[in-house]
Amino acid sequence: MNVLVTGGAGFIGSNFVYYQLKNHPEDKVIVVDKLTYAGNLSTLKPIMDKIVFEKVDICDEKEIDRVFREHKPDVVVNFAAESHVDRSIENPNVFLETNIMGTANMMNHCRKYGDIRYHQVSTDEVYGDLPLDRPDLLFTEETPIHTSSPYSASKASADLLVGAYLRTFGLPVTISRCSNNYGPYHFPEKLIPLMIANALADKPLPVYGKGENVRDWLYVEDHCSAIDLIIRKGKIGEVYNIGGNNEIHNIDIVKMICEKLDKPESLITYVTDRKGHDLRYAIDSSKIQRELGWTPATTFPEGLQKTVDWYLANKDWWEEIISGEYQNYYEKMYGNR
Ligand code: NAD
Ligand code: TDX
Repeated sequence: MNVLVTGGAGFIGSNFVYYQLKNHPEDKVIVVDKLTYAGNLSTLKPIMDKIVFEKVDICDEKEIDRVFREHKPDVVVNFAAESHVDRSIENPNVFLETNIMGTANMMNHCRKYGDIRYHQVSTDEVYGDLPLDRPDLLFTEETPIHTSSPYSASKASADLLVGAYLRTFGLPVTISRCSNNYGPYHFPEKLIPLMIANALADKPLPVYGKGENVRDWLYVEDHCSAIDLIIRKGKIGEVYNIGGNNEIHNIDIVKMICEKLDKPESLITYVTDRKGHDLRYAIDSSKIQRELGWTPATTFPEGLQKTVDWYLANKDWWEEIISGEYQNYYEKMYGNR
């Protein structure tokens, strides 16, 4: 099978590429990535001779057409996106372009080349948020779309388009909506790697608001195994929620990181809250467990330890990233916060 992975030089996409090579060595993997600030070719360096890499924007009609013609994918897995909520609050437009128009462009080519199977990697953020004081409430696949940030609105728009291509054109599509991932190759602008990098440098640990917001964390490899099952055994037209059953307050994660790195909690600094900050995400993933037999393999304590160990062992990877343009981003976002 020829598996075309967009966004394969980013965090989850690259983990998915490694997962494919390990678990389906007979398949051919084609990676399409624009290499934005979030894409890193160094992540794929050890396996460049085992994959096809195309530096292409998913919005580029001509180039995507060429990629389909040359590499004849049997399935397309669309990870490519602008993915950081804070950046979407600063500059929404690129989110609309990549996350919506890019999705349409990929599906148009799936149609053109013979109704190729298409999987959309979506997010639990399309459901909006849940109250902190109702632990009984979880997002199911039937929860209405109700978004908060330009990021989540762009992802929800893409999901609606995917549904439209199913209904109108009969394109064989699936959608997965996953909770917060963590693990190797996570870009240091996101909570867990940012806190690890800052703590190691004895820099302040910027917690938004009171740190009471809750996220459900899933080790990235478990997200990859779920998507792998969906593209091979999932039912066309279905949406699958993917979650870790690991609801944790942000502040507790930051304290765990301090403890693991033997750094004082006095580094924790409460800063101005994110605009429109979602309070709590919690996923009911019983459908994928029941229908496809998926279960997460990694508990949060194991996964966090593995992640911290990975960042300690791979300083070259992230120190290179935070040494460049990232410094300007950091100063802009956190300088006066
Ligand atoms: P990321 O920001 O780490 O990586 C995104 C990748 O897409 C980068 O390699 C980037 O270069 C590439 N890209 C961006 N714009 C592109 C374009 N126009 N054309 C081609 N490539 C482009 O993101 P991530 O955290 O790995 O997220 C991957 C997907 O999973 C996204 O669709 C995101 O919405 C979704 N998701 C993420 C999480 C999470 O916790 N990180 C959770 C649920 C869903
Ligand atoms: O410096 C910080 N301080 C802080 O308190 C950062 C970067 C984040 N936070 C908070 C905001 C959130 O409540 O931590 C929580 C997690 O933040 P992010 O890592 O930015 O993730 P989140 O906004 O929850 O979105 C992530 O999960 C869903 C991904 O970035 C999305 O792509 C995915 O769809």
